[in-house]
Amino acid sequence: MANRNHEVDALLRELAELSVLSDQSAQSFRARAYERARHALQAVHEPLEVMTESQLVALDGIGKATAKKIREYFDTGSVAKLTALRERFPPAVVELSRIPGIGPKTLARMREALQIEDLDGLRQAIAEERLRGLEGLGAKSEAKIAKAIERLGLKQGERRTPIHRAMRLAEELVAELVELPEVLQAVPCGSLRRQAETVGDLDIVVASVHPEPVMAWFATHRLAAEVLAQGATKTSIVTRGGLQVDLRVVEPEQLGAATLYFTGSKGHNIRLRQLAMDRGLTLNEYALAASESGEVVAAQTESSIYAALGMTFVPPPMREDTGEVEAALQGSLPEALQPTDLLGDLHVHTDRSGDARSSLQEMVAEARRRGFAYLAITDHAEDLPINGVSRDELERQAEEMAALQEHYPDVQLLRGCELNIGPDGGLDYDPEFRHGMDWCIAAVHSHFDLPQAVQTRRLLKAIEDPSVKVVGHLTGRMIGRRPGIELDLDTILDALADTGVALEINAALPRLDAAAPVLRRAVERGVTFVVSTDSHHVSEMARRAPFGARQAQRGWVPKERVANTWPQERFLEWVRDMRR
Ligand code: DGT
Ligand code: CA
Ligand code: CA
Repeated sequence: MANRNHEVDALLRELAELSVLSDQSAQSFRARAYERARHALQAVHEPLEVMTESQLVALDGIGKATAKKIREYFDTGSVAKLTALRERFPPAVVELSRIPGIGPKTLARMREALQIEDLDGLRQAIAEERLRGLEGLGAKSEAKIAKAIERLGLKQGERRTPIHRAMRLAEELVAELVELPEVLQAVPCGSLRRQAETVGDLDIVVASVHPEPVMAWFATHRLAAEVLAQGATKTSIVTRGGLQVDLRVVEPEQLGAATLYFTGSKGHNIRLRQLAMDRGLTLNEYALAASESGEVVAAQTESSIYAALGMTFVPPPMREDTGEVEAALQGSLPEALQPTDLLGDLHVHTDRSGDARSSLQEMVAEARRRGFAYLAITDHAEDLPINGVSRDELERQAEEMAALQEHYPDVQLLRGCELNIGPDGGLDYDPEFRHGMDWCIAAVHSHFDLPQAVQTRRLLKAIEDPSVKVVGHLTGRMIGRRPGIELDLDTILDALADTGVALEINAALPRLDAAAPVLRRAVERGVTFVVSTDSHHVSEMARRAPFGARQAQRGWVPKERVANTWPQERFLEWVRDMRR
């Protein structure tokens, strides 16, 4: 059995988030204690369930209060403190707190003085210009919040969940499902499998010949706040966070037809059904079959269904009815990038960066374990507050890297860093020092609200700096939390194509930056890409690689155009010659 440590992680995360709200401070010492505990527990692999309170306290980073809550959770199934916090801060309020510009103090004032309890209330207050009357706020901050709501695409009633949150839940459910003896396979489908940025609900398809126990298990799942419907082969629940999960059980021989149908998109399905009809066939969630006789043509795998329709396989991230059906009929889809095509990672942090947790040696060892031919070490450069690394530290790191290189001759190590693009396009360190590095990423980490023309000039200036080899997470967005900077994309993409500077496909799920439509435009303009994980811990290198590959697929980026699929010699030559 998988252990339940991830439940504790979720518990502590929620306690931390709600403590910030109740203490009305982003620096809440309680929240920091919970976060410290989360970090500490990441290194613990034995089941916490069987540990006593004193054994828990003995772990580095776990205080007595936290240890008590962990025990309380396993002993009683809930934590009184958390239950109380949840009552004070219902999900609609927590959602407000995630809007940029609404800190915990502002949130408290909004609730107290203006009785704002949800997005609709906030919208109304903004429309009536009442927010600006609050202490600490003015017309400017009111406008900023209004813009953030608009740019995040938030809509009351249609609460979409950012992909990174939904993915955690999907992974957890699938891991538990496959442990059930009745379950042969469990596949997360829907928008999650297409790797959309946000999901409306989760659609999980299970292959089994015994649906009843699976349905019963799901309807009583600990994460179910409410059971919407329980049928013979379909059960829907809503989690406390407000995410609906539809679980469907199908016969193993129908799995391909079912996953194809429930992966969608709806537009893609409609096109496939039309193609089937043109051939005297019917396509539904059970099978592709002859219309007259009902004889099954294909059902068990998606590939067999695509083949029977005269198409090449369409990777799920491309199934959005944006030209993929025509291309698959002609056999002209770009060659899909697979995670195993990646021969190196070009954006990873070590514990020298204040926000990262693994050592240089651990990262290099992981690169070798994965069979990488190259690895760029890219800690935050010095201008980043708190997390940045000084020039002296980077010089020390270079020495350590030289020593490590001898022990890991197969993985070519590249000395790099993640430069911060200043408000006017300036970069960290001095030009010579930057130039001495093998692999400089330039990325935006601040000043997200400047006007488009200023942002565009800012990026152009960074791209023109001869030390820069790649632009990291182009817009700096955090899905569902922070809109990215506004750019004149055509100008930026042309500059990338002209200089040869690469565009990063950042595989971190909260980022997935650049976005798919931007990637498609960049492909047309001849830009070169790299897929990078932006790992801050060894475990993220393997976990995020598939997300990066899928983001490349979603942006129709051909494998050949991704530089870190190239063999070592070709790759290193490209890096060396880029700016000459
Ligand atoms: P979401 O949940 O809003 O993020 O987006 P999806 O794509 O996951 O949509 P959802 O959950 O409503 O349905 C899952 C899949 O089921 C969808 O992608 C395609 C299929 N589907 C749902 N309704 C229809 C329909 O009316 N016609 C067809 N052809 N397919 C449908
Ligand atoms: Ca869905
Ligand atoms: Ca659904």
